[in-house]
Amino acid sequence: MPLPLERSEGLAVLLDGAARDGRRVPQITIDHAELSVDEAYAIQEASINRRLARGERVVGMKMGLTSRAKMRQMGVYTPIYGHLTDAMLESDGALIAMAHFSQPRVEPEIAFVLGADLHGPTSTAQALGAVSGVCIALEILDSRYADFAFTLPDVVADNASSAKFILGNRLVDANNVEVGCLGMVMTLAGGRIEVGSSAAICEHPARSLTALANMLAVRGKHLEAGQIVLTGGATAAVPIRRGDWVRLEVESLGTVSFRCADSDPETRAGLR
Ligand code: OOG
Ligand code: MG
Repeated sequence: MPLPLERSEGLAVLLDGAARDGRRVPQITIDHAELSVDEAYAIQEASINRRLARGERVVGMKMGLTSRAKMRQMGVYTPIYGHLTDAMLESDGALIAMAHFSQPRVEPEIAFVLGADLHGPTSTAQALGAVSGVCIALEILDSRYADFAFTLPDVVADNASSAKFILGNRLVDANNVEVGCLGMVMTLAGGRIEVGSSAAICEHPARSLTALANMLAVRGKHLEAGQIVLTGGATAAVPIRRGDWVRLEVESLGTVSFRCADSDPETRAGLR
């Protein structure tokens, strides 16, 4: 039975509040075992509407669970999408406060910037035609469910675990690089390293973009010129903590990095 509208609004309030406060909540499918993926996307949209009401702006979309490495790590084998807002965007080299996260992880991604609207159903060639450039990105995830333990509807409702993303500064013409076959190396403090290839992302990141346009079309939605699309982590995500640094280098696309603040200035100042 579909969830009554008030109930999906209530779950959106719960997940949005947890994301704001860096809190964890029980998986929503524990109490709502019947929750469908469609209803989960309705909850996601209601939670994004709450962000918009606070003045945030949608700047793009993300795909998730598009590589074998990510699917295996999360135990969920269906690609999903989520929304990206301006408040989630950080610039290359940023020092990022950790206070609002509860269990952050980072993963290496390839991003597209769209130069034209993209409506599904679409082919991969058409999707690539709407791309104005490709750049690299790091995504910080922070599931609102303890230990990132979730089912497909749980993670969809939770806006695909999104927290922050950091874009590289170089936007490259997609015709000038082999987007589907780029080596990717993510290095973290303490000698931790993840090595992958853009080929791990749906066999080609443009196929992830295509899948996104087609999933949106099913819901009567489309991508718009100027939007950023994260195509999904190419490797497993890695936990990060205060004081860490993270750097991603991708063949032909350059580097992007950020640092995790080792203390929270607001807390030090007694403001929280
Ligand atoms: C879900 C989000 C997945 C990706 O790139 O695969 C995602 C999660 O892993 O918590 O963003
Ligand atoms: Mg991701």
